[in-house]
Amino acid sequence: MNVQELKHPGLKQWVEDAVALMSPDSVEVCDGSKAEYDRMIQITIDAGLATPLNSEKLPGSVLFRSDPSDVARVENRTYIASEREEDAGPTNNWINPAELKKIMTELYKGSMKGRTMYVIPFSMGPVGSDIAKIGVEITDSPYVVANMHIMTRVGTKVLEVLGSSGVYVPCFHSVGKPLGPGEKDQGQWPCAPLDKKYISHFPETREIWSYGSGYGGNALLGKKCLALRIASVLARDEGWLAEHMLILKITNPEGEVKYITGAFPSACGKTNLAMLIPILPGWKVETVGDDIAWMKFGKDGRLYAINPEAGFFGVAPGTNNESNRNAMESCKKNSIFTNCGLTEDGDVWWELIGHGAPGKEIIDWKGNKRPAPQSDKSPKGEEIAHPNARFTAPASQCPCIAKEWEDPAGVPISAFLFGGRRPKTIPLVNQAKSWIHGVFMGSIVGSEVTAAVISDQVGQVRRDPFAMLPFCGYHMGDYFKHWIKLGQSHDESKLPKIFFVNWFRKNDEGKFIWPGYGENSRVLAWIFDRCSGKGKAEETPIGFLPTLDAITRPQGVSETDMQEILKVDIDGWKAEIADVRKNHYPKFGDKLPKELYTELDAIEKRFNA
Ligand code: O2Y
Ligand code: MN
Repeated sequence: MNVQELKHPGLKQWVEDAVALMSPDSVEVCDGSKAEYDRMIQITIDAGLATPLNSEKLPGSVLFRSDPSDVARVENRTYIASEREEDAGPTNNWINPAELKKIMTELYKGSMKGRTMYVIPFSMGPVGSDIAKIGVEITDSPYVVANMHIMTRVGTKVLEVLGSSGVYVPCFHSVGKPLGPGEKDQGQWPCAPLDKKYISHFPETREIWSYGSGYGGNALLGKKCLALRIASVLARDEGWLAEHMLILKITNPEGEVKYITGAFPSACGKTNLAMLIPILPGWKVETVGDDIAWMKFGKDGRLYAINPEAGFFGVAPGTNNESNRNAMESCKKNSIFTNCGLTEDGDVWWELIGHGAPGKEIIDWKGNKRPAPQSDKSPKGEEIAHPNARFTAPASQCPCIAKEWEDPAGVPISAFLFGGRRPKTIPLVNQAKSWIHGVFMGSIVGSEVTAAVISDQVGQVRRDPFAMLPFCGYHMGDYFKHWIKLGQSHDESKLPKIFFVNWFRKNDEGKFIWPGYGENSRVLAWIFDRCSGKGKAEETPIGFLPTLDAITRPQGVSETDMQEILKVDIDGWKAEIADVRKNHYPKFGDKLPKELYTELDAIEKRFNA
């Protein structure tokens, strides 16, 4: 389709203005067809950016290598440009929107010369669902078009729902590397230098402008930019929730079904939990979503969740048949790999894939030939795959995808989980006493910084309230208020019950006490039962803890270990409370809701009683 055929006058004008500004050689409106996807892939192969993979091992799949400066989300170049700085809050980068638009307009001038502009109409959520939202991304990257085909619903069907006057979130994206006459990418991943990259959000006008990066969350604008940063603002204004949460369907041996969502900071195994294979006989766990949940109230007063995405953008290193067999199966065909190693037989490889690489040599993520590794481990800094290497795979290919994952009405949620990597203090599982107590627990979520990220904070707990710190499009203090208000304005008995989980407790030797992965189903079963008014528990100052016999013990976990991970660590909690009071809550200034200080005082009092 060409631009003249667009039936929405506002959209047509917006595209024409973008064409005048960015000066592409040609413009295409994406139809979302398989032929279009194949053409995008062929364009990237011809430009030397993609390598087709072994068609017997990974049919329909390709490998990309990005520029070493463009390998992950860039938080220090991500902006929330609200009119007032105080509306972005202390945890977001803020620039005045007019000033930022002036800077970026200069960058966008002629930025698509020598390239094609693709106009991608996309739906976050099943097309036409009441909970779904439409976006239109303009991009000069065929890599982005192909990834958007997998991660969202793209094309003509979206334009039909949009009609001539529908609302959409306009999203600009340019890799920021115009081509001169006759110039080609010739295998060089196009992007701009770090100080020219901008991932910008304009919450009041619901716009996204991204420049200079072609990678992941910086460029696939439906994901973190629309589905979390802009959607969190829409959710606040419209009375719903846009959360960094997985969605699980759990079926017990009696055939009863419950759906739960869970928020975990990065590097806590969220995708693994979303695709967990339970070890408990008779229990079934299926995936509705692995990263984002949009939840609205139904007429019955319950919260219904949809997964706004259509695919997985999963971290490859560490994914193997033991840690996540379902993810391995999901990316066996029709997938895009980015920054993985390439074996001699045209397969992908990454650290902790579960085996060494075949043959004599392997090509690493930078395109260098290296000796094929015998084991699946590499010294830090010498990895074959980049630690943030990714697979993009259609959710429909996941063996444990729930049949209702695309239900436009969403699934009714019984429980929220909050968790993080906490080697000490936080027990294996703990149920909040009330909605407000649960909001308090969400507000203090923290996770130990692991060696997977380059940071001088390794080993320290970094607070990441509701796992939303990098993704909330407004002041986090107001975000806490939004959660509190939802509780006050709805029947609490119909709201999801809130649980805190911690799979990462360590003993004094620094070894994990709890085995995690499929064994986590023991904890999910207790949570399931608690939501049915069953499951044995004891009330403590921090919430309801399972009794020692309420959760069956995995092999290798002694009764003493179990006591350790299910007890209230009084000194640890006193230190936790002191840290929240001194270092965490003051960050949010006057906007920290008084109800959370009341909860903090109450828990402290319970310890001193
Ligand atoms: O590095 C990126 O661009 C992707 S980050 C990401 C991707 C999928 C799911 N979650 C995340 C995240 O950072 O939370
Ligand atoms: Mn995420």
